[in-house]
Amino acid sequence: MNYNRKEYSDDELIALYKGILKPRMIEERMLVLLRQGKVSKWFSGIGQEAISVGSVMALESDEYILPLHRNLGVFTSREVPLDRLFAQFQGKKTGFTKGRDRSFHFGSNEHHIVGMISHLGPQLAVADGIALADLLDNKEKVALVFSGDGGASEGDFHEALNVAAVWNLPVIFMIENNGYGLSTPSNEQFKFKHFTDKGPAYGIDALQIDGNNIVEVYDTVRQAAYSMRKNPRPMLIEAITFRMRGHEEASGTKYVPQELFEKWAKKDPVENFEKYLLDEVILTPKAIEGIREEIKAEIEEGLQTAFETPMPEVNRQEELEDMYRPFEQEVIKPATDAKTEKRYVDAISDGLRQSMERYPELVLMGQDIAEYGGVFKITEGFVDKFGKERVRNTPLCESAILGIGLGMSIKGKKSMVEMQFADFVSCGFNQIVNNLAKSHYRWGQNADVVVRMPTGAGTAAGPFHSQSNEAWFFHTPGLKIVYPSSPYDAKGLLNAAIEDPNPVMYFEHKLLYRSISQEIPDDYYTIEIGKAKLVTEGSDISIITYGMGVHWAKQLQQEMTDISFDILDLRSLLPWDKEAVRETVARTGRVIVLHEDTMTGGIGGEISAWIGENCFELLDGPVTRVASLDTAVPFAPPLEQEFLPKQRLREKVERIMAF
Ligand SMILES: Cc1ncc(C[n+]2csc(CCOP(=O)(O)OP(=O)(O)O)c2C)c(N)n1
Repeated sequence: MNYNRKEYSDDELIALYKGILKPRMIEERMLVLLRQGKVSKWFSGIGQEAISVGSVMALESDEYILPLHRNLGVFTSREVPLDRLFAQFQGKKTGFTKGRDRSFHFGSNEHHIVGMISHLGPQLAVADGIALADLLDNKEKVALVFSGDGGASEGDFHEALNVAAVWNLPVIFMIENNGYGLSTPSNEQFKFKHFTDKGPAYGIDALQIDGNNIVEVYDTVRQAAYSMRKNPRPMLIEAITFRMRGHEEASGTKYVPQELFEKWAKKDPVENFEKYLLDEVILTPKAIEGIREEIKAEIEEGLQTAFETPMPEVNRQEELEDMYRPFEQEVIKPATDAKTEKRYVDAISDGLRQSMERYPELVLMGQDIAEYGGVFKITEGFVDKFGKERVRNTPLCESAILGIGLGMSIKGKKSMVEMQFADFVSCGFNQIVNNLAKSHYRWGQNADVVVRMPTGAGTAAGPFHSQSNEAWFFHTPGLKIVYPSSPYDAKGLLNAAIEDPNPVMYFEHKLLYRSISQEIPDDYYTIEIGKAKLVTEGSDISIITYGMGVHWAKQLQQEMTDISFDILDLRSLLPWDKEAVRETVARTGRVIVLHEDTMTGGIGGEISAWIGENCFELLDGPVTRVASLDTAVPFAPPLEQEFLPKQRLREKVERIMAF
């Protein structure tokens, strides 16, 4: 192997050697432990260490690096203490996830590392977010994120590269091309020849390097990072390498031709570099022995501490609480009595504008939200007031933008991501339910992101511009969900959602935008998340609802004046106000849970079940759900009216009143 040491000193080369030797020695030890049944699962990086180690050592220590499952060398080179690392592998509480996630699925802000979620590709956009935050703060930093050749087939790869290119984000996309994705060889994974062909297609400079040559990796990343700090832009580096063991240790290597192992064994990144240092007399055999002894002692000590640490004791309360970043909401009252009549849409805009003034770290992202003002004109005029850096038009990349929200949060920023229509959130679903929602529970990193969701039917917009999809998220611990039904709540809940450091899904009904208005405070204020509002107090029947359901219930109340309605607007769906639900059930004993979402698996099912379990003695009749038909949302107005639950509400009320 040809090592071009350029101007690098002996000490730098020795540091690289120590760096690359450590993960190799840990891996060799892990293989023994695996055979002894002391470690359960292991993704080996043997043969690929030069990429992890060379990359980390080329960066500044406070520059973020985002590794995947084969990058042990990232953790060791960032000097993560081995006892904690091994404790992490064993599910011990002294690891980085309190035993909640395995292997390399963790981050450590102390070490400027963000670990992966299993889905691989989502990691790439998080790097974009970190780089964007640094860019906005003029920090002159780069972020480096890894992808395998297999993971690069995911749509997330395309989105992350595209956004990084359009926004000139200083991200190094390091593609470890080892020829296989699990058992699938490259020719069954993609058709192009080299990843370097992909860079220019996105407008990104791309380089190919020998991933087994640590000096080449180190030198290339150093130069790239140096140039990118001064002239921010992304870069793609394709590191050609080979995986010397199976995908993970239990899965074997039968599908890999033997001659490939023989060919790549000659290119071993550790042995070749060691030989070079010996040949050049930069190190002596004795010195190498000394280095090995030192690393061995460190490994054994770390292992001993980790093995001696007991498995975590279970504390149910702690498990539940850690799903969220602790946050004591302080409800803020408006500073004066000044009020103005505002439509629902203006109330949202007002809240967003005041939150932008209050939080300089808040960044808005969404399609067409800049000069155009968003398709519903909620951010009209925002660019003039706050500038394009904070009011960002995004490419059509929902997944990447949500991942960027998490990356920004890691850097202490807040973001609001506008879905053009709630329906399109399906393209970013994975980032929300697996990355944003679980991040705090897994490694203590909150995702300070609000996702605005223009939702709902009644506008004859068909199956893909009308859905109520709050239930998709209701089932995901780690998220909060709010859903205002009035201008007053729309502003107060949006401000509260932005204040909250957790990921909040904010549903806003499109049909309400311009159809209702109300006098609301001019000043900034918030509403308590998790608190329902009693719309009218009554004694005959409770209607527990939210969003458009509140208006349907109020209308029916006006029509059925002989019945005393108790209408409860939940306002927050996650968490929802169990106390208020119990109180309404106690007042009437007859309950309808009403929502615009379809019946099966809707939120009404959960609330009904809870009432059945916890308020049985208060009931005079069956808890009844009224919801949309279990179909897609149809386009033609007569079909849509039949789909929606409004016209079935009266009949249900009459039925329940008969009990
Ligand atoms: C979305 C998703 N699909 C499938 C998997 C299962 N899986 C884990 S790693 C892997 C192969 C990844 O190959 P590559 O990106 O080339 O990385 P390598 O393992 O070769 O380092 C697969 C299919 C997954 N983790 N996530």
